[in-house]
Parts: sequence; structure tokens; C-alpha cells
Amino acid sequence: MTRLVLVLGDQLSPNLSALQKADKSQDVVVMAEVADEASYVPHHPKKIAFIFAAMRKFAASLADDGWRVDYTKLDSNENTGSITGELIRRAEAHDAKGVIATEPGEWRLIEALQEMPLKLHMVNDTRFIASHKEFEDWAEGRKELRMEWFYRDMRRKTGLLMEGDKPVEGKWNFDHDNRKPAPDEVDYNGPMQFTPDETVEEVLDLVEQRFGDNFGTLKPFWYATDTGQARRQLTHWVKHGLPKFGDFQDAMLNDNRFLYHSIISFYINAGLLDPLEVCQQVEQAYKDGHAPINAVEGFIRQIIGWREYMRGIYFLEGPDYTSRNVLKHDRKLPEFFWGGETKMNCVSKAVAQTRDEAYAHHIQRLMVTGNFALLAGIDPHEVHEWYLAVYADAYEWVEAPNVIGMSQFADGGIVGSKPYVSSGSYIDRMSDYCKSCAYKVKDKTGEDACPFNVLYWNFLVRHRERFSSNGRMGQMYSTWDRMKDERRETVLAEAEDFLDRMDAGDLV
Ligand code: FAD
Ligand code: DLZ
Ligand code: SF4
Repeated sequence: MTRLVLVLGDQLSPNLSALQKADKSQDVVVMAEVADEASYVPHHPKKIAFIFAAMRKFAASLADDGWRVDYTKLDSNENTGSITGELIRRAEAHDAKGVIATEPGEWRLIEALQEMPLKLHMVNDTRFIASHKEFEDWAEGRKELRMEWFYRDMRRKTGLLMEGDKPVEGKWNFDHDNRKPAPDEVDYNGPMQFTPDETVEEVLDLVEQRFGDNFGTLKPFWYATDTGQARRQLTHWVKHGLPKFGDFQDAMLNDNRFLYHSIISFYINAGLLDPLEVCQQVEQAYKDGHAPINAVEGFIRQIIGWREYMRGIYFLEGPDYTSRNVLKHDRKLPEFFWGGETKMNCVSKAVAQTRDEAYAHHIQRLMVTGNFALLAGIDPHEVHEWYLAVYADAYEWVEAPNVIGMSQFADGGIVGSKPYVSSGSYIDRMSDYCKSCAYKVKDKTGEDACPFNVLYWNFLVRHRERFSSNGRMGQMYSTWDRMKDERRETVLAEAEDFLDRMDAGDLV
């Protein structure tokens, strides 16, 4: 009897668990471009184009491999507009009784599948290193779920950078050697750019027509859209970018959007690259003497540590995670997050590059846009929906713990032990943004003072009760308490004035 095998837009892996459970000779693969998935947030046009183009190519590769594939294009007259609608329609056509699906990466879709009037066999997503059960066992009984301890277990499990049961070169973490300020010159020219082929061009026309008004620039479109291309990008980066990845991981530059970053998160998250294989290739570069330990360990930690840990938290915490708001922040997201003008050069540059590429690197997301949203007290759900929409690598399982947890502290400290907030001096140290900004980073108060400087204190004062007993923040409260009353009043008044002007839509 025929069963349907669902393959979602971020499940484009030939070894997907649902495909492994299915029988090529009688089951039918269902793939669908649907309005519901393309519009539950206003996704960046590059993100939609990437997913549709990669889906079409993956469907073709499955068909070449002997699978029967029912593929629905967005503009098909019969398109019902939702994944469940498409499954029901295809089930009727094939008289299929059941659906095999690999667990989706968002609660929203898991729940929709569970409520559908078809028999569902949902299987684990085995493309991750830790299963839900392993993460739950690790979390069980711990007072704090710190990534570093989880990461060490993942090193032991995978054997990556291990000598027996000891980490290579005697240390688990080489972060101390990373985080250098922006270099004067970058000797890596960024990710490989792929010329759109016929399939991609067709998708670009469709996306332009249907989603051209969404925030984000569609063209030039340069992403890889199949595994072969994604592997070429990975190999290109391992050769030319990896050696300095660690050194300049946190640096930011006006005129360089990618620095030494790998630009593979879109590809791993959609299933075009396998995370373990990526790490093994990077480990090999270390074994060959091509890349130093601080770069290689730093990179592998991001994948088998942070990436896996974030997924663990999302599924452990449950569907209400994205509505958490322990700091009770309720300000609206300012227009300049959607491309409106701002005098803050760092924010303006991070948003402009997000608009153009559907990409910003970790420190831009955390210490520029995320830091600003947290300091300004923006509603974390709005912040979450913004990140989910504008980045091509964003699916809730990875985006929400990064935004709600790490960046906005809205989960009360599950992901991070203290909020990631800083004044302008951090941005000045790690970038060249402040040099060409209308504000002066060295000014702590006054008309030209960097807004991050006053907002920083404003944030600490507003949340004193929660954070003053946090050992890692006590020193900042002592500094505040030592300031003259008059200065403290000026700082707080200027912060309030800035926020009022921002809320009123003035140019800030
Ligand atoms: P590199 O800097 O080269 O890092 C290598 C890889 O490590 C990445 O490709 C990614 O797979 C993994 N990685 C690194 N940091 C993280 C992390 N914190 N969580 C999970 N994986 C990580 N990453 C996403 O994949 N999707 C998101 O929606 C997302 N949203 C974020 C939101 C905020 C507020 C912050 C602070 C970070 C977010 N990240 C997200 C993590 C990180 O910013 C991106 O993974 C990274 O910028 C992708 O670019 P890259 O491939 O060049 O990564
Ligand atoms: C993000 C996305 C978009 C834009 N469009 C589709 C689509 O049309 N069809 C599809 O199968 N998947 C799409 N996706 C990815 C899904 O939203 C993703 O699988 C879920 O959010 C779970 O991670
Ligand atoms: Fe950003 Fe302040 Fe520096 Fe301007 S001065 S770029 S607002 S940190």
C-alpha cells in the first residue's frame, strides 16, 4: 500500500530518516512550495528563493534516483497553500493511508501535522549529533545548562579533536586565542558565488512576482542551491578562510561583510551539508597542518556545541519558548530594522547587509542588532519574528534559542548566565564602524554621545533587582554607584529622550 513521504524545504538530505523508512518501489515523496510556509513571517526574498530552488533541484535528484515525487510549485492551480493541505490532496490521489515525516524543526508545523486527519509516522531527525533523549538525559538534574559541558560530551561522542579521552593539545576550548579586533586587511575574498542556472532563474521570477515587496534584496542571487555547490563553498572556505577564522571571529568591518566566516549555515540547516562531515573536513585541515587549533576548535565548537545545544534547548523548553519575556520588554521594533534610516552606523551597516544578503555574522546579530534591541527594551517576540524573517539560515529550532535566549535574555537565563549587553566601546574595539558614525563613541553624554553608552546604563538601572546580584555584573553596578548623582541623572534623562524620539519615528 502506498504511503506518502514528506520532505520539507529544510530536509533536503538524501539520508533523511523519512526516506530511509520508506520504500522506493511503492511510496510517493511529497514536496510542496506553499503560501503558509512562505508567509508565516515575511521571509527575506533570498531565503524563499534559496529554499524553493534547492527544493526543486533536490526533487529532481530524488526522481533521478528512482523515487516517485509529487512536487507542487507555488503557482500551481491545484496548490492548497499548506503542507497539510498538500498531503491530504496527495493522499486522496494515491489512496494513501499514511504519511512518514521526519520531525519538523518548528513546533508550529509539528502540531499541524499531528492534527491532520491522516495516519502519521513521525520519525526523529537523525541529521543531528545529539538526539532529544540524549539532550534530555544531559539536562536532567542540572542546575545550569551550560553549553561548554554539553560540548565536551559531543567531543567525546564524535571523537572530534580527541586523543583517546583527552582533548588534543590539552585544552577543550581555545577561545582565549580568538576574538582579535578587526584586521587592517582581509586576505580572503568571501564565499563562492554561483551564477543562477535555469531552475534558479525560474524561481527568481516567481519570488520577485510574489514576494518582491518583502524586506530584502533578491538580486544578485549567488547562493549555492545543491549539495555539489555547497560542498565547493565549504572546500573553498576550508582552504582560504578557515586558518584565520578563529582570530577574527568577532571582528566587524564597514567594507567587508563576510570576513573569515564560513557562510554555510544556510546550507547545513537546509540539509545540503551534513554537520558531522563538515566538522570532519575541518578537523582534517588541522591534521594536515593547514589550519591552527584555535580556528579548528572554535569552528567545531560552533557546530557540535552551539548548534546542537540550541536545538536541544528549543525542544526541551517546548512550544511556549518564543513567547517568553522575563524582562517584560514591550517597545515596538523601530522602523530602521526594516531599512529605515538611522544615524547609528553599526546598526545601519548590519541591517543593510541583512537586507542585501539575508546574512549577518554572529557578532553583528548578537552585539549590534541584538544588543541594541535588548538595551532599548524591544518586545522579544517582535525581535524573534524579525530574525526568523530576515536570515536565510533561520528556522525556529535554531533562531529562537539564539534570539529569545542568548540575545534577549527573555528566557531568564537558560541559555546565557548574563545578558549580552555592552556600551559602544565593545563595538568600537571590534570594528571600524565608530570611525564613520555620526555619533561619538567616546562621548558618554551629550548631543553626539553614542546611544549605546546611555542605553547601557539605562538597561542596568531598569533591571537592577534582577542583575545586581549576578557575580559577573556586580562590578558594573559599583561603577554606576560611584558616579556623581548629577551625571547619573543626565545619563538616564538622555536615554529616555533617545527612546522617546525613536518611538516617535524621529531620525536617531
Ligand atoms: P560561522 O561563523 O562560520 O560558524 C560556523 C557554523 O557554526 C555556522 O554555519 C552555524 O552552523 C554554526 N553556529 C555558529 N554559531 C551558532 C549558534 N549560536 N547557534 C547555532 N549554530 C551556530 N544561526 C542559524 O543557523 N540560524 C539562525 O536563525 C540564527 N540566528 C541567530 C540569531 C542571533 C541573535 C544570534 C546571536 C545568532 C544566530 N545564529 C543563527 C548563529 C550564528 O549567527 C549563525 O549560525 C552564523 O552567523 C552563520 O554564519 P556562518 O555560516 O558564516 O557561521
Ligand atoms: C522556510 C520555508 C519556506 C519559505 N517555504 C517552504 C515551502 O514552501 N515548503 C516547505 O516544505 N518548506 C518551506 N520552508 C521550510 C519550512 O518552513 C520548515 O520546514 C519548517 O519551518 C520547519 O523547520
Ligand atoms: Fe554604533 Fe555608537 Fe559606534 Fe555609532 S558610535 S557605530 S552608534 S557603537
